[in-house]
Amino acid sequence: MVIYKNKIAGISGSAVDNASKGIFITFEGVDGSGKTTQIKLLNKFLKEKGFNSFITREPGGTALGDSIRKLLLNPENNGPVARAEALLFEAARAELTEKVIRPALDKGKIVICDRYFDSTLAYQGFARGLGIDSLLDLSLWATSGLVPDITFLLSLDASDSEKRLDRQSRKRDRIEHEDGDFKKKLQEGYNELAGRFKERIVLIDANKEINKIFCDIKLKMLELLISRGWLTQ
Ligand code: T5A
Repeated sequence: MVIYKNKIAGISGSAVDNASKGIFITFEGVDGSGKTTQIKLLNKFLKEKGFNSFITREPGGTALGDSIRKLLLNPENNGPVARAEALLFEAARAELTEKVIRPALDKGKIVICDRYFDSTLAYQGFARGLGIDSLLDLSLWATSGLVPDITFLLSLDASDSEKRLDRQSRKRDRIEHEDGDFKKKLQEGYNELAGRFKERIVLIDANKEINKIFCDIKLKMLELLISRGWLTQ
């Protein structure tokens, strides 16, 4: 597993197996940090440029993944123990990676995924206290080593996340009901990941206006497309 970690730290934004023709983009952040909003803007922008991109999400994106999502996020359900929770997220991820993400990348598509294994590292590894290293190993096993090319981490304080969740008309899911301590730990966990995987994770200030945030994301995305030879300067 040390090999995996060295590779992740060292290869600067490429999949560990690095065999695919496509580009794998993930979005991360605390609940309500604006991932969905930015993902839609990015997908529209990429399509307007003529790229074959699509959006998927975790947990979800497959029949099994959607069932696991319902099981894990339903506020009526009693929460599973932390290890069971982590394994269920990994099961949904294994299914999504093998059935949807890898085949699309192999066809040269751009896959934009709303959350991926950094969520497990921050939520279950850091905030639930299971440990980042063991869950990184498990995530790499579940995905056969598929690491995003780039991860946009939308950084938002726990108190601002709470305010946004309160303003939403929909009911909170089970994990969004967690207390303030859990949410503070989450942002700390994400900060640790941003420090550890500097080559892959782009930290974005999610407190700015929606369009300003998108400008930051677009700039990084253009850099990546140019560096891959998908666009010329
Ligand atoms: N989970 C997931 C784990 O614990 N482990 C795992 O391994 C995985 C994969 C998934 C839950 O499961 C957990 C994490 C989550 O708790 P989810 O559907 O991803 O659930 O949940 P959320 O992240 O909570 O998704 P949301 O849709 O609620 O949040 P988004 O997508 O981050 O934010 P968005 O774009 O919907 O915006 C939220 C609100 O803020 C406004 C929007 O209009 C909206 O009302 N907004 C802004 N307001 C002001 N300024 C801005 N810049 C704004 N941008 C958006």
